Amino acid sequence: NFIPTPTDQFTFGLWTVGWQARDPFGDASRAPLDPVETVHRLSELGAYGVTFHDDDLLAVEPDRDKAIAAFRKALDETGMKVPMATTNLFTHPVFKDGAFTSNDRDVRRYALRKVIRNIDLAASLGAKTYVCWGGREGAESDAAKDVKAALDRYKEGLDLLCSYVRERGYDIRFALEPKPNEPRGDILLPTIGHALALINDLEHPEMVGLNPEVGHEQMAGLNFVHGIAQALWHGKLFHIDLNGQHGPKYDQDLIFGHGDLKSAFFLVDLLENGGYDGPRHFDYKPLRTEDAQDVWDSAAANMRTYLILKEKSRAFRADPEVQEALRASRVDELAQPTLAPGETWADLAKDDFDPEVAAARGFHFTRLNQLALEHLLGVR
Ligand code: GLT
Ligand code: MN
Ligand code: MN
Ligand code: MN
Repeated sequence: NFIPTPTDQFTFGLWTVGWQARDPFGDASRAPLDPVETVHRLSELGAYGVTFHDDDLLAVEPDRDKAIAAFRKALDETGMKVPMATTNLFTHPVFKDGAFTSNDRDVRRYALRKVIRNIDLAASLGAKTYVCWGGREGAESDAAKDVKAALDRYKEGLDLLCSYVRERGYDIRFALEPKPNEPRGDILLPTIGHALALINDLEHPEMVGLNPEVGHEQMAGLNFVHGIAQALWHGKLFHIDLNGQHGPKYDQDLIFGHGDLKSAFFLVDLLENGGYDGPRHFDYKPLRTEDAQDVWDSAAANMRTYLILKEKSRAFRADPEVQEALRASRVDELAQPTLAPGETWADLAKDDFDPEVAAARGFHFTRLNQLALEHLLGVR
């Protein structure tokens, strides 16, 4: 039970298990991981694939061609897929003021070249999604960044990348990953909503969607499940970064479910029933306290937790008492259009409605919430 298989579509970034646990206060607590070992280990654990930044491939082999050849060989041997790739536009100090939106024009041009080079590799490995996390796009002082000009440059960069993909004929779409802050004091496109709004003003909005991360919205105190539901509603949930976070504080990147567990339950319920069929991608960091074996235990924990929550969601929905409680709370009534077919605003006046009577009706949400909690706690 709860044994992952490739059909579950679990994927991991090379940078997740490969994180050496350097933080702002301390040095690495683990040795670098060979991407080849990562591919084999994750495959043995039942994962479907891996994702990577251009630079992740060079973790132990500095020669790019050799590193790519070894990585390809590991993929061939295991059958592991690469559904998504991305660019490291944040580690090198050249990106200290951003990449697509650096005040330094030369840096912006270099950043786009760096992305284009890795898009070619991503396409050759069969990736369908290209993530853009603009972690360094931002500022610490409102005097330092002309935000409207920065958004012009963000749009220019994304439009250029879309035209590149179209000219090359690649089957790739872009997914923007919002984050409110860290490493910059304030990051541009801080939330799902900000990113959705920008997409509408791009030259090819259909080619650009989102890669929201659990912790990033929760750092801003936002409801991740609502954010994902809205992204789905707009047809923009191209990819997702699953992890855990305890409310507004630094980006914790905990194992999925090891932060806000109740939100994780409702998230899995939404993903499994809300029309998302893409990879379940984990973007977490094994704790700095963990050793080389613990890393693989933590990778397995992400998948196991997801599968447990998936089973909990199934049992919750199948429970006759839950179904009855949902009806009593009139959850289904919200799917009914407010006007009947053929009605107009003028028909609203014909209602025989007593607000006092309606106001007295309870919605019984407490019962629903408690039922969810009891399913989650395993007492039902
Ligand atoms: C970095 C970041 C993640 C992003 C990755 C994609 S890089 O680890 O913290 O949230 O998803 O660039
Ligand atoms: Mn992420
Ligand atoms: Mn994060
Ligand atoms: Mn992260």
